Amino acid sequence: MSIQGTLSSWEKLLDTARKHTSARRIKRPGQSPSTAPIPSSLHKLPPNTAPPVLLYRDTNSWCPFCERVWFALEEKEIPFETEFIDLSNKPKWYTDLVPTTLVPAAKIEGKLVYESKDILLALEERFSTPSLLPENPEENAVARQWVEEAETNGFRDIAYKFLRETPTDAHELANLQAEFETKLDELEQALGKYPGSYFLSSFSLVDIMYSPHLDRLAANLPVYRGYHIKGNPRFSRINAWFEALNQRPAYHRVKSDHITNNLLLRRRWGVEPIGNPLPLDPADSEKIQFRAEAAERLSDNREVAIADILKNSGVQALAVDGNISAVQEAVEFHLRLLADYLINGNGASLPGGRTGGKDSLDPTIAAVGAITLAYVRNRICAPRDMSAGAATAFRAAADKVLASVY
Ligand SMILES: N[C@@H](CCC(=O)N[C@@H](CS)C(=O)NCC(=O)O)C(=O)O
Repeated sequence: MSIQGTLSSWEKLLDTARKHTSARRIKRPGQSPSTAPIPSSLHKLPPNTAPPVLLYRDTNSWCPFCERVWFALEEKEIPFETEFIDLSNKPKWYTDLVPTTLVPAAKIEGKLVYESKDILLALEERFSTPSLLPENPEENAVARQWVEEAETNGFRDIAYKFLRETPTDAHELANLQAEFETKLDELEQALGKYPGSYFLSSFSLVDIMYSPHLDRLAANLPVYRGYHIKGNPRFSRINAWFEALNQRPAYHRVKSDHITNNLLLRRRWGVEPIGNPLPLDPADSEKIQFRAEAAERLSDNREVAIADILKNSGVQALAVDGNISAVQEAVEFHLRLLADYLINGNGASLPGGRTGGKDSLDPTIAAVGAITLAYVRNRICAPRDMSAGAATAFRAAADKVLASVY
């Protein structure tokens, strides 16, 4: 098999992508995850100064409790460092350090705090501005109570029971749904207590407590239960609350995209899909900064991506006479095609003849391309690898390029 045709070089693609996005991550050679986000306030630290907060979180950035703490750190613009903990193989120093052995944990100026709620409250205590608790004493008391109750009011247990449990019959499923809806009704009512779209009269820790869970539920219930929170008129305040969150830059840094959530649920808990994923948001897919961020990530981290595809996608089975380097070349070519499409292909048709013209399309190269694109489409994980908006643009572009392979 051979590849003809010309495409921009990786260097050119990376250079162009970087002109259209300010998003950058640090590389972590040989480690997992292979890149990490740079906290938006790190630059505020004087040179050679250790950040005041060290956050211990999960390697895949799936943990909703870690997301809460990250969200608050970004909202409060606190410079911090991250230490990733592999939950499938927790290091002994970590289980010795943290009594619950769970993530998140944090060191705030050297002092260990664990349990997401307690970390959030400790951050408020130490870094009082901008405050994520209301000034008004009465509202402040309500906020603290709601933060406590978010952990103990049964919302999370009931929600995940509805999402993940295998009911014996339709009647049991209907009961789980009804129980869940009662809990959502309570949130809907709570959202009506103060003016504005948030739980209190301004954005607060209460919003942070609920957002990672409500996001995961809104993404997964349509797929695994055929149940919709988004667009459901019964929960108009919850929908307005999602809209309000969407206006916050910190939320965009920390949130996941719905496909990451869908894939995680199936892989981690083996839940069987019964409905369709929410459609990829066309607004995000077309935004130049998200397309550029996705192309930047792919171009900058291509070596890791290629090695991962060769090792784990099954593509090596297509090597003719053991010629892995030809497979590698075809993988690399299709990734470059994807990066090029992200940068140059918005609205335009895909470059024809990329393998030497339709008539001479080499089916083995096309097969390698199809596997490559399908694999990376589902392999990327937001916000571990890129922001949720960039992941959406990435998946939409992979679909588009895939559709042109044969
Ligand atoms: N109540 C804890 C829950 C934390 C939690 O459940 N973390 C999970 C990850 S999402 C964990 O560390 N799991 C590892 C384990 O169970 O060993 C909090 O709010 O921080």
